Amino acid sequence: MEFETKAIHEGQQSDPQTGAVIVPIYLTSTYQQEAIGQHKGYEYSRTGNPTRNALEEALAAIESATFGLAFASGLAATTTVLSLLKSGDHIVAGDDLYGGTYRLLERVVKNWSVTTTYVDIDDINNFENAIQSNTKLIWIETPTNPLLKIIDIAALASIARQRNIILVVDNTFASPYFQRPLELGADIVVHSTTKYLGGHSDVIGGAVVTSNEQLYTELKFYQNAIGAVPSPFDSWLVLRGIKTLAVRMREHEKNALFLAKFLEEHPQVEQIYYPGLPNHPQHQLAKAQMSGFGGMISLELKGGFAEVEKFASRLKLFLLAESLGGVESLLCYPAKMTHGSLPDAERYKRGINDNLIRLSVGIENVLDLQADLENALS
Ligand code: P1T
Repeated sequence: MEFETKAIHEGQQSDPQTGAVIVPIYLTSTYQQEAIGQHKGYEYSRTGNPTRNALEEALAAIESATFGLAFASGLAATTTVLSLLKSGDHIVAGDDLYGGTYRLLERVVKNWSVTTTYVDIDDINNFENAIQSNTKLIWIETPTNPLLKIIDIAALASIARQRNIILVVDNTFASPYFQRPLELGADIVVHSTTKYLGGHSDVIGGAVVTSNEQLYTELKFYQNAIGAVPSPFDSWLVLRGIKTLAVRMREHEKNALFLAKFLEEHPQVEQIYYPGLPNHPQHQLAKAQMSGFGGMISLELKGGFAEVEKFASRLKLFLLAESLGGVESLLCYPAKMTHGSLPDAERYKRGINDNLIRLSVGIENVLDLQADLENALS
């Protein structure tokens, strides 16, 4: 079955009782048992809920995974994956990643005596060199948030596999429509479903998928034991979003590529980051491991914070807001928003400068978006 078909049908059979074509929202916390220990597969909705189950099957199907798990947020999914680690374990992480993931690693997971080394992802050898005898997990995003760098998933998977280290890829920016890390050898894929999977900026959610049964069994245990699960209604919203993921992603990409080319030529723009542009340092790699470049663009404006402020205040269609992946275009200022939790020195070291802007390109008419940018830039 092809991607678009899976997204609409997998886990989403018509309701056997009524014929309803859409999976119902099972707003129930618990399930009547026929006798002690005898039930229809559901006992309590933290453990399992039919609407969430449908979402979990769909998530697995579109990521080419055997197993899917849904969570209350991307960070809930991340926390549950990191619960696989024990005191004394070590993580190697790419140094360009969502600020909230960094905050979780440094201010929560560190308290469990699990430490993280961050490596410059421009050279894959840095990952290998940072591995210690207690390294249990490698964590990457690709494309990264916010600088849209690309990491060779297959090469990293081979490094991890040789040493029995779990490779986790946060696939939020690409979405499974453009990139499926499990097919390239990753062990676990994580998503903030708040973004492209939900697609309409109306729900917070997360996902974890894997094809490794042992990892799944552990993660399923932690999903229930920790309890950071999505409500049936939130599960339903993400499931609805997934149905149109393919068509939305094609439009996001088409608009982003057009605007990236426009911005690249603009005299007010100092630097542009978009993996779909031939001069992006990892353009060839992006082309090889992704089937499209996505809808996120980052850019540095000529000038500093004052110019950024002026630019942001003049935009009418690009809304100044955290998050990404919705149908509407958003502008984020990483230094003060998504990556505000990074100490300044860490932020500068990672190249998140005071003139950096991140755009989540929506699916409005691209000429309106271009006019909005042109007006604010001039
Ligand atoms: O916000 P939440 O659903 O908990 O997801 C966290 C998360 C995880 N991974 C990546 C790559 C992310 O970008 C995020 C959340 N990011 C934003 C809110 C943002 O604007 O970048």
